[in-house]
Amino acid sequence: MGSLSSHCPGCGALFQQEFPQQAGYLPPMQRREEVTEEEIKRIQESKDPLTPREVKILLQKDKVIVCKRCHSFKSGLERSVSLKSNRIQFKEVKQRNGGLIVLVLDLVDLPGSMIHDLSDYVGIKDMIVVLNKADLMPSQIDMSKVISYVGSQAFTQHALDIFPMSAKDGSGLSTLASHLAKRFHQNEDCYLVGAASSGKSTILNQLKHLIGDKRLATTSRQGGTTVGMIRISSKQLLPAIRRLEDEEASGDEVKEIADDTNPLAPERYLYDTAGIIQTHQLLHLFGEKELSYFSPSTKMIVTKFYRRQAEVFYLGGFCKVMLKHANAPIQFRIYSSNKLKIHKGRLAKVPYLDTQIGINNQTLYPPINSKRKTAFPKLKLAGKISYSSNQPAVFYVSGAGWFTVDRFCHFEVHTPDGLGFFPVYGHNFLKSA
Ligand SMILES: Nc1nc2c(ncn2[C@@H]2O[C@H](COP(=O)(O)OP(=O)(O)O)[C@@H](O)[C@H]2O)c(=O)[nH]1
Ligand SMILES: [Mg+2]
Repeated sequence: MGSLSSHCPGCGALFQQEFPQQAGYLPPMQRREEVTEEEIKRIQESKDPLTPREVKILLQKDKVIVCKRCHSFKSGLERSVSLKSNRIQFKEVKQRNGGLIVLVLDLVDLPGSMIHDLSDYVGIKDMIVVLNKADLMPSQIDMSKVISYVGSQAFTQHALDIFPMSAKDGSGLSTLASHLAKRFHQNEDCYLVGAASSGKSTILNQLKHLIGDKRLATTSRQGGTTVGMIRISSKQLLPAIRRLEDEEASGDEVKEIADDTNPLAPERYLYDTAGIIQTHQLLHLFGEKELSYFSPSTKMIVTKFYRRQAEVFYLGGFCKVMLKHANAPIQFRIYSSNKLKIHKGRLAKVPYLDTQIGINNQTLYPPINSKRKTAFPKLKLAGKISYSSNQPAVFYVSGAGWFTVDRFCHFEVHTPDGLGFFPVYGHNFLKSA
């Protein structure tokens, strides 16, 4: 992959000085001399008085410089998202033999973050699947049922392991770490791969914390944050993974771990990659502030209510569910962020309610205001569902969560441009009573 020293540690883009609006731009003031570790060591150990240049190098040594766009993401200013096709970045990965794909799926947007044509991007490789954002899952969810659903998909049929993780609280990190260590020992590289916003860079940052690297990758609810490949070396990761394993070995059951870190072993890398753009994911339609109105950031909650025939409800201002036929009141259970506003009405009121989408009184958010609304894709039919209670079903609304119904009914779902609605039949993912 060549040297990455001239790449932004936040997003992996090549540093550049021509295009202020593009990834990698470094204003002239921020530019600094590339200095090797050996040179820094020489300056630190030098007994001679320091030159002005050497003083500058020492002062800048620990300051992490990121590009203008990453700086804006960090300060919440960045809005624009590039949906440029990124298949090209995987060309080299695909051509290489061996290596481990760490496919990161987002539990909140599970069907939306699945990459059914993964092998077109990365070729046929060993793979493990990380079900990330486990910390957000409501307590009613039985994770073993989610794992078996993911394992039943064609693109995961050869997965060596499927396990939950939270890049936020670190749970599952040791399972991931031991898979990585095993691969590094086999002299192979590992690649974090997944849809935009599934949490790849946040996972990378957990590992960076382990090795004490402050040059964190930029993360954001919006897609398209990571642009190029960002990597961590096996030479740094393996000792850190060993420490983690040592810490996890319980006090009363003493576990002997042989020191198999071979200083002469070739250096291998874990790469963070740019998200694979799935255009059906709703997150690409929203800005950071809009996402904050429905993208869960704390444990999801369940909201239960009944709707009768000819009634309707809206999830925020972007998903409309119309109950066309029901013999009795239907219980809807919505699994979502506690911030998602739910509006109920009657079918006859739909033309009026539709005009309320995107208004500024915090009822039918997002899109966030009437001006945005004019540029926003219109709500279109995304699914006509005829539900019969003889098999369970979960209805996902990409990035917002999912809902269930409890008995026979017909309903219609409308989303922006008809995108991001995924019925999953044969599952309810709930713990058995
Ligand atoms: N609650 C929670 N949020 C997460 C987790 N992992 C990532 N996120 C958030 O999800 C968003 C996307 O993460 P990022 O790492 O940028 O995704 P990437 O596009 O796959 O690199 C950010 O707002 C993260 O803070 C997790 O395990 N739990
Ligand atoms: Mg990223």
